[in-house]
Amino acid sequence: MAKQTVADVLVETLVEWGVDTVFGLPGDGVNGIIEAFRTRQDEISFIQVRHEETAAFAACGYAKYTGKLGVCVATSGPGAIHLMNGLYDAKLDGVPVLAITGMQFHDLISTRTQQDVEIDRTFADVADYNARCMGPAHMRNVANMACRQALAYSQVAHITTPVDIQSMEVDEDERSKRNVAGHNTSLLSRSARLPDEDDMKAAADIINEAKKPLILAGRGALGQGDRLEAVAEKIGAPICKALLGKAAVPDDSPYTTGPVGLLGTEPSQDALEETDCLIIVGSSWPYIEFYPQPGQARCIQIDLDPARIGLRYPTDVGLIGDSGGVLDALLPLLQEREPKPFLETAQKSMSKWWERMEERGTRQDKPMKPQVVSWELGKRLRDDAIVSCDSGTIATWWARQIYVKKGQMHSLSGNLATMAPDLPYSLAAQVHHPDRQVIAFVGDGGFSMLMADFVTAVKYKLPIKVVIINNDSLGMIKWEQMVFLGNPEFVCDNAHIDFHLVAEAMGGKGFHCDDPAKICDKLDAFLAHDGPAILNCDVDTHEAPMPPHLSLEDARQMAKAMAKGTPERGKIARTLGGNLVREIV
Ligand SMILES: Cc1ncc(C[n+]2csc(CCOP(=O)(O)OP(=O)(O)O)c2C)c(N)n1
Ligand SMILES: [Mg+2]
Repeated sequence: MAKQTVADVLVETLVEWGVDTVFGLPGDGVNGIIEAFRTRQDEISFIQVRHEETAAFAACGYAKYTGKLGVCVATSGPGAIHLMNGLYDAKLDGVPVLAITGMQFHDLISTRTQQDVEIDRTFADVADYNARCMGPAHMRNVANMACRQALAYSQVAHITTPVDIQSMEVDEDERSKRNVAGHNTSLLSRSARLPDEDDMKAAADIINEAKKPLILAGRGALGQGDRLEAVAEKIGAPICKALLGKAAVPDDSPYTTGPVGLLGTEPSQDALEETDCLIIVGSSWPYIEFYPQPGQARCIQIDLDPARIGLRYPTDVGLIGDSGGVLDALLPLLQEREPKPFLETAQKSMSKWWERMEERGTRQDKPMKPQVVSWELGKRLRDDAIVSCDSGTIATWWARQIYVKKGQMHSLSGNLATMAPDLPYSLAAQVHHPDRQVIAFVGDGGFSMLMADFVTAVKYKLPIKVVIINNDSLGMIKWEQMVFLGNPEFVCDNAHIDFHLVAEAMGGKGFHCDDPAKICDKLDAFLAHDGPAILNCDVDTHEAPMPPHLSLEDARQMAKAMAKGTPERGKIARTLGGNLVREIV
């Protein structure tokens, strides 16, 4: 029987750690590893993508949507370098991803040979565990370490192996004397992790004394909706949500005020400005300027990671542990509050907010408004939908108008806020959940970056649905240039792409809509299609994502940008002015 190679040991270790899918693209720097995947294709699927950045984003999305280890594979030099952005996405959002790369022949490294990039040095910052496999007996140890560390700490791990070493046969005799065979194990152990009892009591006292408690739910609160609502009900607290916590409670929950921040709702912003007790559950939402003013509120923060306590807001008590267990333990210590004026005020303004969202979402103007697409899409999504969004104004339409239903999953690149992950996330979601509805909601700029990988959905028969909000613009940046700096927009207009034709060229189904009167029928046909499809929606390029509260400074900068010669300023002014008049009058 053929002896095992180093690459066999690597792939065998992945299987032991429960990895069933990897995303990657072969190359001569990983051919030995690819052979080990070929011989184990019954145990582990290799999804071949068209760009390694897709592989890394897909690994990140896989980890986000499954809780399992996401794995990506790339060749030496350029292939590995292409992984970088997706790996930082995983690092910054704290999800477990393992990158597997190759290097040149071990005796040519650092000799200016072709593709001579020492990838372990390149990845020194992004990978928390980062190993260069030095020989056959080394692989079992490092592969085990990489999987364990990535999963245990939700980190990025990386193993690179010179190409000749990948195919070397493993011979037990090659072990060093101190490397005892069979000394390690593929076992991940978890702890229930509950905070100190005194801390729990101190936290409960602060909450019980508060008049206007507010819960901020992040990604660490996902799956804890019932517990969040139980706490919110007892103490009369609204629940606002960071983008990564969008699915923590459904939007029909009577407690939620929806998203926070620039893309958020007015009721969330009002609650943040008025609260006297902020309860942060599993969030390190980075926009400090939208938190209560330091000193305004006392703060309880629940997080798995002690290093995040007090990161964004001065925390009075940190409760370290799984959010579910901590909320369960906290609930009996909290006093029932009646009446609940802070919550009731938020509920009243929330029903007005939804009226405003419906008004924006049902306008019949042409060019079609982007909010019309997100509103009608949200209404039609199934309870099992997995929705991935992208960076841009697109995230505003998703955050506000796509109404989360119980059972759905939603994500995007939260802390890296990179463009382009939503197609790869969707591929990963559909690979793992073949029967769920999988939606990518993306702008023309973000989609065009990695659009070649729509063909990956066609190749693997993944019936993902891609909704493109096509405003022929890097819209978010155009508004930022004007509103933040008071400068005219520059280099933000995109050449038009008929993405529905791109879908057809790749063997998928293309749908197109530019008419609000037809969007409902188009969406119905698109969502009912049984294969991968793109719905290309041509929308008004001048529709701005309005902040929850428009400040005088925003208006002043906008006027300055217009005066300095923003292209199409007449149309922009009419669109903005029309929106303001409609909503104020
Ligand atoms: C990789 C990357 N490059 C650039 C940016 C800066 N950026 C953020 S949003 C955005 C525009 C996105 O355009 P599009 O996808 O068309 O969405 P829109 O804003 O038009 O809705 C840009 C360039 C980024 N976040 N990530
Ligand atoms: Mg755009």
